[in-house]
Amino acid sequence: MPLQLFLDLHSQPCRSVFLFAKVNNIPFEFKKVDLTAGQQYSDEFGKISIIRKVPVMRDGDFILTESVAILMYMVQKFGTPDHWYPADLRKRAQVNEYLSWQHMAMRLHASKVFWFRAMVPLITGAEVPKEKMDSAMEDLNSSLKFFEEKFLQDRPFIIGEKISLADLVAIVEIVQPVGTGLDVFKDRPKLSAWRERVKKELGPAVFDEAHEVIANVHNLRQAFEKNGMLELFKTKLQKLFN
Ligand SMILES: N[C@@H](CCC(=O)N[C@@H](CS)C(=O)NCC(=O)O)C(=O)O
Repeated sequence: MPLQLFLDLHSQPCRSVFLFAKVNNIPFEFKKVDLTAGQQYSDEFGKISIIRKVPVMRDGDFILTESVAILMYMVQKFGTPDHWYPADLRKRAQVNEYLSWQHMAMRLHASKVFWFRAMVPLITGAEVPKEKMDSAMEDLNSSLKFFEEKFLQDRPFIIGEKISLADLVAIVEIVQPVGTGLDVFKDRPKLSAWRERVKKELGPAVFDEAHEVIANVHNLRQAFEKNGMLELFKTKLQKLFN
């Protein structure tokens, strides 16, 4: 039985897992968990993960949550090319360094800007106050600056000449606010050139396939309305940002 990956491609960590499996020709069954329909709260999904977040991987009787753990599992199980998670002590440590940093920096800040620019207005019908938006943008810009100056420097990829899990996890997060009309690559030639290299390594067709739903984020309100999810999302917003 192939791996089962429980995914919704609106989610950045789901896209990293999806792209990694695709680019490494790892056979998997795509089990869609539609977050816009609240399928993560279903009884069926609850049996897969009580955390009720995607991605989740099932390999036979083994279930694994957390994108980074899933990526590392696939690296080991399928013996993917070394550059993804190098055996070299220092290069592996650099991948780990980025993966450890990004949760509370790039992921947090890019997601917040995405929610402020797209999800909050879609769900509440009101714009986020300028002060809050400016502060979120400041955090994102600072993470992008650290990314360029500390993690990328003048290298083609984070660990040097080759793409690794660090670039993969970075790109899916950095692209998230782009669907809201915010071109984070504008006036950032180093970041733009890196994005093109990452896209080329992953394959432009599969990269675009993975990011299609996020490019059409304006369609989400209709989906929430259709699925009766607006109230639930309002509660979620209050918990997230109040
Ligand atoms: N640290 C987790 C994050 C997983 C996560 O936050 N997933 C979100 C989508 S990006 C989710 O499933 N949210 C559903 C919910 O909170 O109800 C990972 O890297 O896998």
